[in-house]
Amino acid sequence: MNIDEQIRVSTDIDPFARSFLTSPYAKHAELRALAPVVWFERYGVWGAARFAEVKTALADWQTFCSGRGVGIVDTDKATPWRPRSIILEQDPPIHTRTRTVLTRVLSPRAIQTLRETMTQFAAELVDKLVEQREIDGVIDLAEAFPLRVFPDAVGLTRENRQLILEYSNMAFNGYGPPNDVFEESVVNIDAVLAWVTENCRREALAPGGFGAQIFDAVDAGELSEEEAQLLIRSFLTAGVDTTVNGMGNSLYCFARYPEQWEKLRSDRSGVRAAFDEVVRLESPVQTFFRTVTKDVELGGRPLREGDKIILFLGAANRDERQFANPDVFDISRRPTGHVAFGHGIHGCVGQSLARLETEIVLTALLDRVERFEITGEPVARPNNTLKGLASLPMRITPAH
Ligand code: QZP
Repeated sequence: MNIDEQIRVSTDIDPFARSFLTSPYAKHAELRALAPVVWFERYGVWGAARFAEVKTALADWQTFCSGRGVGIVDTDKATPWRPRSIILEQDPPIHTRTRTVLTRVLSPRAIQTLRETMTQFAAELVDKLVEQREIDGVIDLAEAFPLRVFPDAVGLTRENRQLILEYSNMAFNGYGPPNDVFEESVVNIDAVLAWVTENCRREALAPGGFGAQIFDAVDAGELSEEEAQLLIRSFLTAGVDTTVNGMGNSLYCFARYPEQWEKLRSDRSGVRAAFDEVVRLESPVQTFFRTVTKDVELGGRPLREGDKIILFLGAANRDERQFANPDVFDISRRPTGHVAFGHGIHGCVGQSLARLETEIVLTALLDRVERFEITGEPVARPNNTLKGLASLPMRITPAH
């Protein structure tokens, strides 16, 4: 037995089992308790579920690289299901070039130009839902809002936009193993890919939007036409479903903790911190992988060049070593340093927009809703990467 095996802590837990994906938190606690870094026998990969090791790995892109894919497959050794993203799944210097373009297009200042239109749509939508009283928080609000405002901002057609959610569901499943959760999500793949390919083209995008601005970067010599199309694909993959889950999880938290809604209604200045607390407690992006580029120690465990490691963002965000009473939803805590948007050079480039969208929707609700009640069993949507609901039946009590 070599030294690695002597101190290797293994588990047969399957982090991609349907039950884990829909109810991960007890398993997260087990994983955090086992060791700083655990060997997942079933997949032959390492995993980190504690805050410290997750953050260390995210911060060190030279050692924990993204250029060999952020899914379970080492894309140097096998062809991935979907051609690698040219921002998410690249390392510097290639990553730097595409990141620079997206940082500019999605800058806080650029995002602010959308505020008025989004505020108006939020008011219309929430007015309608308050009148309706009985709603599905996920379908009627958490999906409806981002599915309108983000593709509008990109300049995409309004036809068949729900296919964006089908596409991202496949893509996020694709970072995990080819299990039945993945297989069930790709049944309509031909129609979905046809829509995506068609709508990533320059000619498909309305002038002035984020999409057109990406193609402006082609004209300025910053990107090739193919690279621009792949960045539009990144918008489609990362720009809607993540926000849908963040918004759905917000409603789910406030419906379960009505006193927190009351607290926020009495002090609106807490909206931003409240959203941070939602994504800490119910992180829309639960996991992704890195590939180890050289022999290194993490949490005292020796890792080898070529090893894959799964980073449990959602577990790190509930680590009792970092957050007091981590399983409690408390909008007054300062959830500083959560890793729900990642950390380091790949930290979420769209987070200003995700935050603005959610703050606008929550503010529209704060103006109009006294409380939410859950009126039926919430339905989980299993996904190999994302955590969120497919359905959240609720009743709205209007504010007067
Ligand atoms: C997904 C892409 C949380 C991340 C995994 C979200 C994400 C970011 C980028 C892309 C996809 O570039 O395709």
